[in-house]
Amino acid sequence: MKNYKSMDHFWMPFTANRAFKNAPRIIERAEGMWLYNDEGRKILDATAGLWCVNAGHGRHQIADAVASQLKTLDYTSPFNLGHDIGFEFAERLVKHTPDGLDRVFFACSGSEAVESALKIALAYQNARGKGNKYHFIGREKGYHGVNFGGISVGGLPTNRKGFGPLLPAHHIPHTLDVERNAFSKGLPEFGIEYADELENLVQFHGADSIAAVIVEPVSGAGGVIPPPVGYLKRLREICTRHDILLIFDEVITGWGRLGDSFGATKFDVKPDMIVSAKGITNGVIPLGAVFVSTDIYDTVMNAAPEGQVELFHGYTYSAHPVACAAGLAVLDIYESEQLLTRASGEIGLYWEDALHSLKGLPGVVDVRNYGLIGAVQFAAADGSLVGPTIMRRCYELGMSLRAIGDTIALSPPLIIEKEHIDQIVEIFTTISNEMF
Ligand code: PXG
Repeated sequence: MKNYKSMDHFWMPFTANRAFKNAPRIIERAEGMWLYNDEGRKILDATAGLWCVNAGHGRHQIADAVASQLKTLDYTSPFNLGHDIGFEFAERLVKHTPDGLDRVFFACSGSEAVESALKIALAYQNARGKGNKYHFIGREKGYHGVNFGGISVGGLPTNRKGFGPLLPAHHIPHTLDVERNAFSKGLPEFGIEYADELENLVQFHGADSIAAVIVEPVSGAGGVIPPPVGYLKRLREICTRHDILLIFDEVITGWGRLGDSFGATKFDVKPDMIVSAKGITNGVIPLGAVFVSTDIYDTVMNAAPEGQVELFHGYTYSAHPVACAAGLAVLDIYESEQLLTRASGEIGLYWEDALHSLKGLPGVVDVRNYGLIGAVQFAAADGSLVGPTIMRRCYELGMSLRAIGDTIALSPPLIIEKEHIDQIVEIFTTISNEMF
């Protein structure tokens, strides 16, 4: 490790700062599936960074596109001025979205894209004279970033507690049901009825008060929870019946993670908006986006007097030219290497079988998977929290991943090969035999 005078100045996000600074884990470079730390050790990146480096690390094609963009047009205002690359990127992106979700609002992160989607939902309801529809419905264990709207609809108590009254939001139950669904391969069989809780909430609060429902098609940061068979379709039906918008937060599930461009396309359920970030630029330049239906766009446009700003919302860095350049190069890679559907093929099956081979190991109480996403849930006999220890031990054994409580989350780059999957299984097997 370099000899820092002090690590005090960088307040690290979502990190136990004091513990980290006593025992830092420093990464110096990354390539393909691998991170290289300051001791020169090679570490398998089993979570594609934070669920974002879908095409793998160190792609020169992206670096070249970014460098060239910086030399051509480094920045210009996105308010009242335009640049070709913003329009080009939006046009290319919507080739991958469900039909009709073809308008793009750009933000700089998943959190900002969530806020944008929530505000667009409110603007839409106002534009059609339904300004009383301003409540949101999220889901327990949902993660929608860390800004105020996102934590209001989010369902992770630690992220909400202590941050004040928040926005008016209600929550449907999460669908994690280990008792009935443990070791389900792909979508769990039981739990479609959890969607009916949406009907109950709507009846209770009144459809005329609710703007939108927001869910992740597969809950990610809440513990990797694939939806029960039929569940998302039922949510869609209930929203349509009650004239409520449905927003899919696909910050994690977009861009090939589930074996198609989006969860919406994979599960054939069309929301009114899709929130995207992370893999949209392979994680290398910050960018978020909201894909919006033509109807929502037209309604908001038509409600404003001709020549006036229609939506009082936007960021200095919306459609940043350098981020768009990175994104276009990423789309080239996704398309030419057919990465967006790779998880639906042989490698996805190998992933599923490999993860489920962990069933029966000491301490393993559930395995969940879909596409190239996975979770191994552990439980200690005495009920103590083991996730963080497993995460640290994995790092010592050469693998980086995320612990969410006692669930270990996996979301490798989509370029993963069988030998990497074998290594993941081997490390889990070692740890399970060591610790339980
Ligand atoms: N929505 C979803 C579904 C996410 O997973 C965000 C929004 C916010 O994105 P930004 O770019 O603002 O971070 C996310 C982000 C974890 C973890 O627990 C997950 C995320 C971020 C950090 C950690 O593994 N997801």
